[in-house]
Amino acid sequence: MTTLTTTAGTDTHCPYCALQCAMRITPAVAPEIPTIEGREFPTNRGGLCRKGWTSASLLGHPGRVTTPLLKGPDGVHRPIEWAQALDLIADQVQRTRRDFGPDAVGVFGGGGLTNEKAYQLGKFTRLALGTSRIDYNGRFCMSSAAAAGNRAFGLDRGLPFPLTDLDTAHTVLLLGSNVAETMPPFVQHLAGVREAGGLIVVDPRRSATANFTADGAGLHLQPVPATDLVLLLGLSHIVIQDGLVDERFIAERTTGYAALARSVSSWWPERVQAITGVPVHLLRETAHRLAEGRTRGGSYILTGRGVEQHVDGTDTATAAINLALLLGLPGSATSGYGTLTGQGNGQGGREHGQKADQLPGYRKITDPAARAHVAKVWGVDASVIPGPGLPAVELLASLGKPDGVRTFFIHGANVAVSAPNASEVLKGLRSLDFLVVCDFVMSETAREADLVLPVLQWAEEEGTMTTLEGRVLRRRAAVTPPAGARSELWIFSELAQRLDAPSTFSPDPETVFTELRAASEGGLSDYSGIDYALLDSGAEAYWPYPKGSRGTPRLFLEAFAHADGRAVLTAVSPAAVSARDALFRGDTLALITGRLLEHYQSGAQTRRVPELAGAAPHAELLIHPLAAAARGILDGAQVTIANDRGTVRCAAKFSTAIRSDTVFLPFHFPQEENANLLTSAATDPISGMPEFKSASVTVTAGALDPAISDSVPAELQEAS
Ligand SMILES: Nc1nc2c(c(=O)[nH]1)N[C@H]1C(S)=C(S)[C@@H](COP(=O)(O)OP(=O)(O)OC[C@H]3O[C@@H](n4cnc5c(=O)[nH]c(N)nc54)[C@H](O)[C@@H]3O)O[C@H]1N2
Ligand SMILES: Nc1nc2c(c(=O)[nH]1)N[C@H]1C(S)=C(S)[C@@H](COP(=O)(O)OP(=O)(O)OC[C@H]3O[C@@H](n4cnc5c(=O)[nH]c(N)nc54)[C@H](O)[C@@H]3O)O[C@H]1N2
Ligand code: SF4
Ligand SMILES: [Mo]
Repeated sequence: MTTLTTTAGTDTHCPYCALQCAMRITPAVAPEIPTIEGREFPTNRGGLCRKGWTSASLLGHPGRVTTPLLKGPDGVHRPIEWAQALDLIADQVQRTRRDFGPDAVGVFGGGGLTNEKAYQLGKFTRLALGTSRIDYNGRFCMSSAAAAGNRAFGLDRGLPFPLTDLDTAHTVLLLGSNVAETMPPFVQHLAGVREAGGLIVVDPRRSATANFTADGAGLHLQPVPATDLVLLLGLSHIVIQDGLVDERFIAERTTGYAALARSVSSWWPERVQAITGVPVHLLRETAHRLAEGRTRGGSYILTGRGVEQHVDGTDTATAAINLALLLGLPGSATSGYGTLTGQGNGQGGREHGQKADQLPGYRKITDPAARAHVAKVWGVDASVIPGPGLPAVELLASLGKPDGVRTFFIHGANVAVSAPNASEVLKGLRSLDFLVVCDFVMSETAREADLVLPVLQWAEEEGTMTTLEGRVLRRRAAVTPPAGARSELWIFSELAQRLDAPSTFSPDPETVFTELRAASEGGLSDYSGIDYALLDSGAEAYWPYPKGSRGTPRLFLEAFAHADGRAVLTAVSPAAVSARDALFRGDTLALITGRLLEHYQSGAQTRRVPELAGAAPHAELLIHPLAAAARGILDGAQVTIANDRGTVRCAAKFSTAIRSDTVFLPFHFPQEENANLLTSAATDPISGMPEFKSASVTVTAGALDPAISDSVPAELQEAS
């Protein structure tokens, strides 16, 4: 057990989601766990969820990796010295580059990394490794919403207004988001709208959030999975037909209305009802309530992963924005549109260069002016910076392939569990020449690594994070890390030296942040006016925050970010079924996936927290009793869920909260309970987002029959 000793308590923020709830950590003498208290902050108002409360138990966890581990020919990981590990990596990178070219080295980042680490990872990849092949898990998370925001507004900041603006709303339309479980303290900001009866939740499941609308206190629209785009086209149709359009706003602040109006004209409510299963009267009530809210406290439209993680996720988010624009919500001080960013630094992590097509400050890597600006800050010639790489799904598909990536670095993602069509991803990881995973626990992905490097956890290092509102805040070191762990900034700095990188790589977070500010200056996400002293003073720092400004809590009040200052309405239509699973064939059911309150993402962290693992030890398939009865399935009994891509086995849990044609699996569990054995790697053509939220499956009673069992790859059996 690691000794956790420091002085007094420290004010910081939660390690997990983008709400970045404020907390205070008070260290304890091991084996006691540091105490966590909620702290007053606008997003959480002192509250924390169960994951936040228990987050300190991972700091001194006995399962923590505390020394570099090299996998031997026998497949067993054994400790080695840091110097040896770093030399080995540098040799391996040089050999790969020499034999196969620079793009045979690849990098996968994460939306949990601090701004400093995400920035430095992008720079390290381009300059020290010299490869274009970098992308990150935010591709699985925010890419569709980001693409839609960029297209419509010319800029992507999840919430373009402070969260507290929701407190006085009259109507909130929440599409495919289950904040009651994914951001519990957020629910405080919905108290007013719930009281006003104006919460409208769109989810094929009566989720904990949809339950808030019970007893007439709002509306729950329960569509067939993957039909949200049609639903939204139908709502826009009603808004136009019933004369609810904000005509002045459309004329003065948008372009594209005529084509949009034509494109929704054929989506009359009865047709939409036939496809989505949502009754016409609920469609009408939703459209009228949104229109009414504008003058009575405000109307907001918010999207989550349920509508975005589809092959037409960008167009679905665009349809939500179109609806908001028709009603004149964006750019108003009392109404708006937003998307709920997920990971701790999901917002900042998508701004400073760990995306395949991006340079710091949300700059495009293909833009000559952007390249010149960043090259100057880095002290290199712009020609040294590689061009765009591959989006995450393509990057993972290239692992070990001829012309693909052969030496791969992973920082802050557990792709063996969380990437779509996970058995193929595992094959890719196993066919690499060399895999380096930086983590503090032996995740399912780290188990596959040739070399595991132990890194610091949130409460052991300094840095900054950017919340779902675009607010930059300080993360503070509160406890002493285990002796063998190192910061990722130090690792980049050491490797850059060994690789003779043509720039400097400071291991000091504040120095890196100062450089990030310069690199972002003049970009869309301009941080140049923010520094650690400002953040430490408690100032509210919303980007863009150019030097000499006071930051931007509310965007678009005067103009949108396109050159002409207008928002763009883009006509969209649903993806052809050939691009995704045909959900209902014969006796198949639609599988949707998502989250439980107790677990975070791939579960690498929360499955190691005893209280959380105890509360939700295994995956359970949520199934309607009617669907179960037709298949001879009993409540609590084992079931087999299968399709062409894979097979999952877990217990069934009866619930009338789910449509009888649909089942739900959480994606927090590994091996034979991994929902991503069933998901498709088909992606959205614009964003590269995979189809996590709908797949066609069969569900049968009982354990695997031997014929199926034989086809389960050995790697999916319980790891040793
Ligand atoms: N407890 C917990 N909290 C988290 C996380 C976590 O792993 N665990 N992760 C964080 C991250 S990174 C993210 S991105 C956010 C995600 O936060 P959310 O978007 O709230 O989370 P999900 O559970 O993935 O999906 C939300 C809802 O979408 C519904 N859904 C599924 N398919 C469809 C569909 O076709 N249409 C519609 N309308 N709805 C559908 C699901 O039933 C689910 O209730 O949560 C963050 N917070
Ligand atoms: N079926 C299905 N699949 C999904 C989703 C879904 O809804 N359904 N949601 C998708 C979404 S929205 C997301 S965001 C992804 C997330 O999925 P993952 O990318 O797998 O996310 P995590 O489980 O958070 O993995 C982060 C890993 O990095 C480690 N880590 C944490 N902080 C740091 C750090 O600072 N440095 C380093 N080096 N390591 C760190 C953690 O211990 C953990 O092992 O999953 C996606 N996959
Ligand atoms: S809601 Fe998110 S930030 Fe807040 S305590 Fe829970 S996991 Fe942490
Ligand atoms: Mo996410």
